[in-house]
Amino acid sequence: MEPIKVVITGAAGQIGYQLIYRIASGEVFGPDQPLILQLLELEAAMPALKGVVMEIDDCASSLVHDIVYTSDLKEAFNGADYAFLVGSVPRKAGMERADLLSINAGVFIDQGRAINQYASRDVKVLVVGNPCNTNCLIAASTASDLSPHQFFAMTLLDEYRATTQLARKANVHHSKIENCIIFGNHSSTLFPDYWHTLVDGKPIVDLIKSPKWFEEEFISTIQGRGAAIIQARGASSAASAANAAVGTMKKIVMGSETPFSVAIYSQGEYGSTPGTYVSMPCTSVDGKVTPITDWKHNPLAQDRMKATFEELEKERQTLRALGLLND
Ligand code: NAX
Repeated sequence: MEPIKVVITGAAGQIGYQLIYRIASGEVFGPDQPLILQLLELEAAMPALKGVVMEIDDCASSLVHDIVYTSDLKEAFNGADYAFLVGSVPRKAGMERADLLSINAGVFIDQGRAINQYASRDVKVLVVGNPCNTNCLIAASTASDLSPHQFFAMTLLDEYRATTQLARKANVHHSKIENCIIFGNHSSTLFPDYWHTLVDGKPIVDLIKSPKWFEEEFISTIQGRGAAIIQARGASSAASAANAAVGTMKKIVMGSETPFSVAIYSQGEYGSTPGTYVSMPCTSVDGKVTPITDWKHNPLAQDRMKATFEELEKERQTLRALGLLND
């Protein structure tokens, strides 16, 4: 089997450190699929990345055929079959959201351009670095020779967070929970759609008869989970984020007949704004990710969805106003 080229940006960061070894173990692309790892970092982080590469070497992984590590975009994205865009500039104290969007726009414009020029024409790109939905929009809109449907932003971590909270409340193992899908943005407006969630095939709202708990506790717990982890750990989610990145790419590549959460290029599904990257229920067959478009929502859920869809559109407008969007 020919090796595939897998890019990981921000490879010396905390998510990269978890993600690379799981990819190298065959968990994402299969136990027989040889890999060439192409790791991108800022120049300043190259010494740390060198240490990461030494550790990959020391795993003596049978699947890893070569490792490229670089701060050069052309070298990193050259012939890439898959890319995990993890590295981005974090929000710092005093920074407005517009500042965050515009700083990261620069990063994702450059990466989108490099993907457009140097990656395989069939490349699939998963954006993890925040604000991930809008970073995904920027990269995809810059990579104008590729289809926007080759780009995805990660919301599976939010789904896993929600699934576990619902399982705990229902007093069942999380494997009994299905259809706990995230709608909208990976941000504090996200909507975890408990109305369609099933426990052992039955609606969870018929089992937990507490609208107040769902609306006042559950939703805000999921919306604020990232911040709660930062407060507890003193650093943002890393192992669980890498786990969700592994899970998302695996579902995209290997398929998933059961619905999962991922942000895709919207064509207006569920009232979202076409052309934004919106999380919704998707399935994946033969490498093609397809949204499920026929779930019905009551006015309470529709209000939540509207709020998160509007935030995504507002982020797009901010980029347009700054002249940073190629659309
Ligand atoms: P770290 O700060 O540990 O690592 C980021 C790495 O990216 C650093 O080593 C930095 O040098 C590198 N980097 C920055 N700009 C770069 C560029 N232009 N090219 C290449 N490398 C670059 O952050 P980490 O904890 O790994 O998180 C990475 C990103 O994931 C952050 O934006 C974070 O907010 C985001 N997350 C997204 C999640 C999601 O569910 N979508 C959840 C977890 C996480 O918060």
